[in-house]
Amino acid sequence: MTLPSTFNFAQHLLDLNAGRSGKTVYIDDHGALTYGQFDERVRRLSAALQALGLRREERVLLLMHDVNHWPVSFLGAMHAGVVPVAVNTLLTPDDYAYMLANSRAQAALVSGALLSTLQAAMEKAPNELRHLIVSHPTGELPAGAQAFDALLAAHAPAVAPAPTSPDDPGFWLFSSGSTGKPKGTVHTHGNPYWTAELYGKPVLGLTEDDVCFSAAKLYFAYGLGNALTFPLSVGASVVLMAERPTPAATFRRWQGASEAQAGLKPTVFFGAPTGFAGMLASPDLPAKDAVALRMCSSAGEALPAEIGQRFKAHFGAEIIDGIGSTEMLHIFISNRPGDIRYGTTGRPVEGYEIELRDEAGQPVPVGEVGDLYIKGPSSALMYWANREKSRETFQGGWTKSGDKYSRDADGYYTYAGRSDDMLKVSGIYVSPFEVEATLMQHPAVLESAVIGKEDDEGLTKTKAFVVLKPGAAATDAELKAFVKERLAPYKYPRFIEFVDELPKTATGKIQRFRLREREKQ
Ligand code: 3SK
Repeated sequence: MTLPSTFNFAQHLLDLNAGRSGKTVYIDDHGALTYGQFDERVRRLSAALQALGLRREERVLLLMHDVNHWPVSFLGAMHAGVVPVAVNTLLTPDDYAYMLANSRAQAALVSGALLSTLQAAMEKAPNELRHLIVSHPTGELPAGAQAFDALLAAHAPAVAPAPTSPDDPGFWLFSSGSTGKPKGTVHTHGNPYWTAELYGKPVLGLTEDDVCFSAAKLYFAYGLGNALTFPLSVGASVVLMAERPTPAATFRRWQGASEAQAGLKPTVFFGAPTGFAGMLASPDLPAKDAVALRMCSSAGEALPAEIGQRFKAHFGAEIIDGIGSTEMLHIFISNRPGDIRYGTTGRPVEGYEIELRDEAGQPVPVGEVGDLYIKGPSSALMYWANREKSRETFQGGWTKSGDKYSRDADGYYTYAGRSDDMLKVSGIYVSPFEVEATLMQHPAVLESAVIGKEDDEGLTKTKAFVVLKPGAAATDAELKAFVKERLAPYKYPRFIEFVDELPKTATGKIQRFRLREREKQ
């Protein structure tokens, strides 16, 4: 399969859905949008950006909550050949100041509720912003800013898209490492097409009858596929949620209870392990018959087997666990509906090659842990203006993920932790994830994080930080014995500390490095 030499991803999605003009594409807390209205708005925004003087390949910052304006902005910019830089809405003015400078964004599409944060960022460092376009303003607009809806109303829809090529820069996402500044990850117009063709359609089997709902926000690579690329590639509908994905907020949408949903219930939910664990522990977990879920997807970190099994037992719906990355844009190893090995991440997605390499760069034998490398057509072009990190990550056709994995004789891959989180105890690798997953099988444990801690002799031992379920109790000795019974004895945590919560990234990934820092103090 190859793409034509002229390919604009936004126009590609509009063309695919040209026959669905009366069908709902997006529902947010403000209302619903049909495919026909969506098509028109994308093209109006494309025309508006061009009229504002934005030129092909210039960047626009997209700092917006998950509302219908987000996909209109993203695709409207791409339609014009302008490059949206989609950013996390939970960051600080310092972060946005860096992103503005790094991307040299010429305009910003921003939620009214986030405008003051962006303005604070603009005061912190020189930037090149010439236009502020405000979605759902919360008050009077500052001089020079324009309301999103008014801007659209003032421009007739663009007739034709920018004649981009599949390899032209399409959009950026920021990839956050455990250290250093976030890296502007440059994706092409062709990359999202490949994630839909290789994963969204064949692995998840999404169809136009599906209603997709993602707890992961659109500015994450995972959320972008879940709530834009995949559903629009098959003509499905999407429920968007601006608020935090708490169990209560999620359950409301599952039950079609937000006003704009008018009873429309999601059939496919995209979440992360921490979210699934929290929901299963909630006293408000809806009954199976109250929801219409046929399948769930999980990514972000490996899904403990126990969570998948409990979810299936309650809802009858499988959780399809997979791993992707911002750099590869979406999932490249995954379980399959009807072919799940809980506790593993599944098998490579067809169209991607996977290698596990040792420290010398040689393939590791079956059963041994190695560094994960991926080759496939959705790999980012580079990290913007960061040759050193680009070279470390994008090696020829291969992308280094920074994760450790093992593969069994049947070809199933099992997560063994981040490269920088792995522990060597008595000279043997211990995966913090394996110990955490085992602790989470204990009925009193909600979640845990395991790090290395030096003992009195300066030798690395494992330490577990444990969050108990509300009202549950467990002792240090009981949990140690529980792990010893289930894993090789050297793996049990020598130290256990009970805590109220674990430090996490905005995506819900546990920040073990923060716990390590705390231990050193
Ligand atoms: O965290 C993941 O596994 C993931 C999945 C899809 C896209 C992006 C990411 C980081």
